[in-house]
Amino acid sequence: KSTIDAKSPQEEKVTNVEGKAYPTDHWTNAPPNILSHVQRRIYLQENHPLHLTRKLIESQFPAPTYGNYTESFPVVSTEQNFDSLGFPPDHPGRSRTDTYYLNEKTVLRTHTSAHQADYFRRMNNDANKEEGYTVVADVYRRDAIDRSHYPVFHQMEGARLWERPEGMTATESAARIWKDFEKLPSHGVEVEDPNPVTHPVRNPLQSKYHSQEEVEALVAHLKRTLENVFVKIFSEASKAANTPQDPLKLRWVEAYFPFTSPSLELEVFWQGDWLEVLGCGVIKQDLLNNSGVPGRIGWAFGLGLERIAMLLFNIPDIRLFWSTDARFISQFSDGKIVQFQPFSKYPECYKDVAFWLSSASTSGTGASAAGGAVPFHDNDMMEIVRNCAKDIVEDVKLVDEFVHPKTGRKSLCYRINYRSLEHTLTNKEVNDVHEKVRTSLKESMGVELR
Ligand code: FA5
Ligand code: MG
Repeated sequence: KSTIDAKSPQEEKVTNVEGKAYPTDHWTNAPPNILSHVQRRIYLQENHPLHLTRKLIESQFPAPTYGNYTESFPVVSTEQNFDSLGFPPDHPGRSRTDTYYLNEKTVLRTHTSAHQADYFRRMNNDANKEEGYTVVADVYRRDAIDRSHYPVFHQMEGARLWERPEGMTATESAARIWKDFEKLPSHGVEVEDPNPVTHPVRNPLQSKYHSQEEVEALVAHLKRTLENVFVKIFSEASKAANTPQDPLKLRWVEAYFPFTSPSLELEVFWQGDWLEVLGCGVIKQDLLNNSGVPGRIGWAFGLGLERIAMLLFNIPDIRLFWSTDARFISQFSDGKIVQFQPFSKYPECYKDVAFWLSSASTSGTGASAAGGAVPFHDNDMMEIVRNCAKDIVEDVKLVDEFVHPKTGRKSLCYRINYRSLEHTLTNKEVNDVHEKVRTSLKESMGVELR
């Protein structure tokens, strides 16, 4: 019962996704312009930069150890996306401000981890000799709008398991993993890695199931494997660039995920800044135990494919991946890693919209899932802009926030930066779209425009 789509999708009784019908309810918030991306499958499109990036990373996870998969249908149950992974009931990721729901029990997956339990179950099969897998898929999130965030993006998930038969000691188990670690190529790249492998509170050893030495071995194998992915990516990117590139720098930082402990994120130094490229960790043993493989331990990771493709091909705006403009697509038609040549940057045009929040709503981040007073959430603003403006917005920023000293009412001002990647916007075009945003804010959020 969010205010945002009071009159959009759920007036329909069902939402159709490629011939499958999902009955709508008060959770439904997946709009047509988001659903229209399902059929694009750009990661399967020959010579698309995402496809090339996927293939390059998959080459680092070869058979027979790993199988490389894709999952082309993005609708999953809340059980798959959240419950199977141990997301607590009040986790913000479950909120309607963050996730696209088809109905209460069905979502557009927000991450490829939604398939972990299914893939582990599949590995519990003697005919399947694979010890690990990668899986690439489109994922969907209500999120910020800027040059590195888009509501539809792609992840590659990967995992590697080791059998630990009953009777095997922790020392033997760790030694087997170290032996596989020794087989991984070493590299001379600078890696910042200041933290111990486990932290007693934030990233505890799963001491009921694992020994410290096993986890040390698992994390070493995980880190080396993923560092090598970036060593490969950077060597390909440098070959493609005609100018000398800064040397690759990597950094491991502590993280939290409900389904791994310890958890880590990897950042890459790129264009003067640290860019988060993936999350990973030691798989929670309960998840493996519940997925038919209680005799195995292992690690998993999930990386953002666009983030990596952007640095590989030097692509400056995440919207470009969806472009069907020949000036974009034709640059990659040889299937080679090349540096993207911008085909002229069209002028930007920014417009501000300022409004008073209705007295019932407060601006905040901790939005509740359903029911109760609905706070005004940043992501609701983003969704309205996406609905009205489609892909002609480069970014949206909150530029002013103000509480009236007498009435206590709150006013927000957002700056919308309009820029098309494919043509020069006319004044009329921008004005019409901006007017639509204003009207939609008033009608669906009940704000008072200033
Ligand atoms: C996850 O989604 C976890 N499922 C990753 C994981 C898998 C952890 C397995 C442990 C084990 P996160 O929300 O941080 O984590 O997203 C993973 C990566 O996706 C990020 O590092 C980033 O590269 C990319 N990403 C996240 N949000 C966006 C977005 N809106 N647009 C583009 N890329 C994004
Ligand atoms: Mg993250």
